[in-house]
Amino acid sequence: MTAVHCTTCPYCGVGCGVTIAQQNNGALTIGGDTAHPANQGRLCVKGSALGETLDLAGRLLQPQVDGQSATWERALGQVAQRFNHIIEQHGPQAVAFYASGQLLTEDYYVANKLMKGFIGAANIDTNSRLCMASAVVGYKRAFGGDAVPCCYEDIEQADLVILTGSNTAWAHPVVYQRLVNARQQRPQMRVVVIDPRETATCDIADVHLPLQPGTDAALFTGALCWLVEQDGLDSAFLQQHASGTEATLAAAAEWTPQRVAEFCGLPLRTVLTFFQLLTTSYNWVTLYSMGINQSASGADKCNAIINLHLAGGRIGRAGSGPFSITGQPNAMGGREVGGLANQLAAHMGFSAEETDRVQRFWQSPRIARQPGLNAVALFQAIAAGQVKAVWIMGTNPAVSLPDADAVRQALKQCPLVVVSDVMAMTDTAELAHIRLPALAWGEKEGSVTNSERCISRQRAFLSPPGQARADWWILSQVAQRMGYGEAFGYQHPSEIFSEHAALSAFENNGTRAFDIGLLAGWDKQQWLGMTPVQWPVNEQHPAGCRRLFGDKRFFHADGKARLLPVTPRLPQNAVSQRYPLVLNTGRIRDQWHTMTRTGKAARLMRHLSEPFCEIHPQDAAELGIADSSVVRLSSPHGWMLARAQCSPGQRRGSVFVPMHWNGQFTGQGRVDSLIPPVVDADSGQPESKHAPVRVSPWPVSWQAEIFLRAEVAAPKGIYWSRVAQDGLTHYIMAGQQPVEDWQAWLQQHFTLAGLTLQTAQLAQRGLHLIGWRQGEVQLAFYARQHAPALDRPAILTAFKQAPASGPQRLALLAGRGAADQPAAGATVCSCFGVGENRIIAAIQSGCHSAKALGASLQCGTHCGSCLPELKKLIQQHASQRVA
Ligand SMILES: Nc1nc2c(c(=O)[nH]1)N[C@H]1C(S)=C(S)[C@@H](COP(=O)(O)OP(=O)(O)OC[C@H]3O[C@@H](n4cnc5c(=O)[nH]c(N)nc54)[C@H](O)[C@@H]3O)O[C@H]1N2
Ligand SMILES: Nc1nc2c(c(=O)[nH]1)N[C@H]1C(S)=C(S)[C@@H](COP(=O)(O)OP(=O)(O)OC[C@H]3O[C@@H](n4cnc5c(=O)[nH]c(N)nc54)[C@H](O)[C@@H]3O)O[C@H]1N2
Ligand code: SF4
Ligand SMILES: [Mo]
Repeated sequence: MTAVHCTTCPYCGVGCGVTIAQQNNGALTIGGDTAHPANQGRLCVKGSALGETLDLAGRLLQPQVDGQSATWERALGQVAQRFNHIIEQHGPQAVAFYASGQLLTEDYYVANKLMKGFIGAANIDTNSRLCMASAVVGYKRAFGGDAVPCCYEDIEQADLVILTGSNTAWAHPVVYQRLVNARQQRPQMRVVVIDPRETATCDIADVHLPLQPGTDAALFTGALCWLVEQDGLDSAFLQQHASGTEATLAAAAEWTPQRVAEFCGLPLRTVLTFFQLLTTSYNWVTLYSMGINQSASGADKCNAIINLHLAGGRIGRAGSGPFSITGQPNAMGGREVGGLANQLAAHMGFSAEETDRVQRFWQSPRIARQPGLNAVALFQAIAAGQVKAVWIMGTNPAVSLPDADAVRQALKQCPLVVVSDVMAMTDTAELAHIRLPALAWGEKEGSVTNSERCISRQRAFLSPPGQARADWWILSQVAQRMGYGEAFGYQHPSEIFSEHAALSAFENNGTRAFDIGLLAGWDKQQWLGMTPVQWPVNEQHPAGCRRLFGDKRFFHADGKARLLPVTPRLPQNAVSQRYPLVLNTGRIRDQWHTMTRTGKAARLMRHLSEPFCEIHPQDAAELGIADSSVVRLSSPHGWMLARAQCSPGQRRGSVFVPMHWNGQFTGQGRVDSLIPPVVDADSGQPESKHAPVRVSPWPVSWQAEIFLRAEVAAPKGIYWSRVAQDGLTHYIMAGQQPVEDWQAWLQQHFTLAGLTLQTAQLAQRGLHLIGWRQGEVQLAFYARQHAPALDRPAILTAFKQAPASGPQRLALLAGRGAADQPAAGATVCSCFGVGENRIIAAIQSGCHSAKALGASLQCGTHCGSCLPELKKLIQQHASQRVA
């Protein structure tokens, strides 16, 4: 018997439907849900590897109070008592919640209701502040409501797809795959990618605009100016359905293509090619993400994009619209419940009318009447001692907030830090007084909303481990113990959903975009059986609504959309002589944020296994930095170490560092410790893509790798990176201090007790060492002056099956596979574990298309995430045939 569960992927905002087939023996098979509108059966590499992240290693399974295990009764009582105490002493503004777009809507709703309606302050903010805040401001200013007009089909139906500030191929892979397929079927479609660096997404670009970082507002304002010049305005639409046109066009008038080219650091002809595509294409979709939002002028950039769509009438019809793609699985759900400190609830703000309405609905003793502190200000208020208690749920701010060292310091001195997390040890949980074990994906029940407003269910298919509980339950229990029992007596998440749906419709009368009133009457069974539906779901749209604004009615009081004059500004964090390079940060294909889940899956770590700093080869040469060497990056706020990756696709003057690595996976590699806490004045979103830094070589006297069966912490004072391996500890290391005696060093940091040693002494103090016990390899260590070139898969195999023959043992000692097996090289296709060297060999022996490679090696045939890299390898190696 096989039971099949339909749920939603817990990673990105694409919100793919996932099926879990569960055999009687418990074995799980993960697949894409063919019935889900977001992915229609597809999954990317992270979604496909979900099954490998479900083990309980590292999970927090028991509440802890002041470092001691505690019962739930005690932990909940302590949270309530300590919060109440601080509120009594210092008032409600002295406490705060910091939540996450990875909470489910039901969790989020309860957190928001407790803080804003019952504690009576609006100090609840979320990691969406770092992610979506600018997009929300952009939509609200333009449409009078936080309403994403588009759906994924629009991308497929567009004639021109503009991807700006989005590495779609890596961050939203299934949307990217849909685009790739659509383009194959409609070859006339054009794709423009706007990104300072050449990314995997550029693979599909007809035009790539590697603009100077932070200059998108000028580009889009220039495009508006071009539209005016070319008679491309939709005058009828502007006259009847929009306001602000005149002032906006006046502000755009000076942005000629020449001026744009200069400001954006682009060749004029590239700018013109883009602009001409606007006038020759009937439908456009602009998909934008963190390269737009994470900026001190992010909200204005969003409006510059929306202005262009309104002016050209490219909105409210199939194939057209400004589409902000969300990052987290429930970033949109957080926006719906009001999880940002400057929203009250259900798309309502803090006017007297709205606060009164929400208070009546909640029947609450009090209500927050003013916006609360946004994320960056909140942690600064903690540092200043104004906020004395914070409850952090589903996010890891000691890693992900700007000025992360200061955040860590603020938490260290905060009188009360409560953390709800699924993992026992994160950089943030380390600093908590009270730790509450939350249910993880697969164990918890609730709903999420994706980028195209589609609400779907996350369903449980695993039993709750240990003492872990659902976030909504934890919050409700604390609320009850704080004295708010009646309003938080929920027995099941369906009751919360139904209340949330009722609030969305409460005295709405068409004034608020978010309205799912028709779902308010749902009972538990209906909620359990929910199929994906796109909001609004009301009398007008009983089956949901794919696309908004088809009727050209917007949510401002006059029913019109608003164009907003934009003055393009350069980033606030400017480079200087001391900090001459721009640090750009973002995502890699196979990791999710602070790696608490993806960092567990060995195959997801083979693609890129160390924190790296991508740098243009000429910049590297000028700074004396060799490819693959360790570099030190520093800013006035902090410093980090990473591996240099020279790449001609990187813009000169900029470097790129992934946001993922943190104290659990590397020694000194939290990139956010370098980012200044500078935010957009309108949205409060930090400028995470533009920090002035200095990069310099970090000279090392040795580099090493160790694989061992025991779980041992890495030595301090060196560069190290932990690589996930099934059942093994694996560190890549480098150090500045020469080591005279490797065996003594190993004994001190990793212990060699009880091992039979096989060693090879190498030149310049290098050493290879294999530690054996009872015929099994226990430890393999390789140290050299330069990074040892190892065949890692072969070494890992030796731990599973000890090499039996003399030559095999020698090969292991040398860090190589058996003589007849070529080294695999870095993994390119994570789904089938296909390494670069095998791919290059196949290309050289005649596989000159991704299809041919797939047929020969299977690479790229499952999730397709590696196709851009395969094509790049083909380009590089197709001409170098081996005889
Ligand atoms: N694999 C993976 N996927 C993810 C996530 C993950 O952690 N891992 N996280 C999810 C989340 S929460 C989010 S928010 C999304 C983010 O998804 P994306 O926004 O696509 O991802 P990023 O890599 O943060 O940034 C996108 C691009 O912005 C570019 N950029 C930097 N400065 C500028 C600029 O001035 N102008 C322009 N036009 N571009 C610029 C960067 O070079 C980068 O390539 O991804 C989601 N998906
Ligand atoms: N420099 C730089 N910094 C950035 C960004 C960037 O591009 N550059 N991007 C920003 C963006 S867009 C985002 S979204 C943030 C993301 O940053 P974070 O939100 O800090 O990252 P995560 O690792 O996703 O943290 C989620 C935490 O919740 C836990 N968790 C998982 N499931 C559950 C659950 O069901 N319940 C509870 N209670 N906990 C759970 C996980 O173990 C993990 O510790 O980072 C931001 N920071
Ligand atoms: S694209 Fe990948 S990570 Fe995003 S929801 Fe789909 S399967 Fe999950
Ligand atoms: Mo995000």
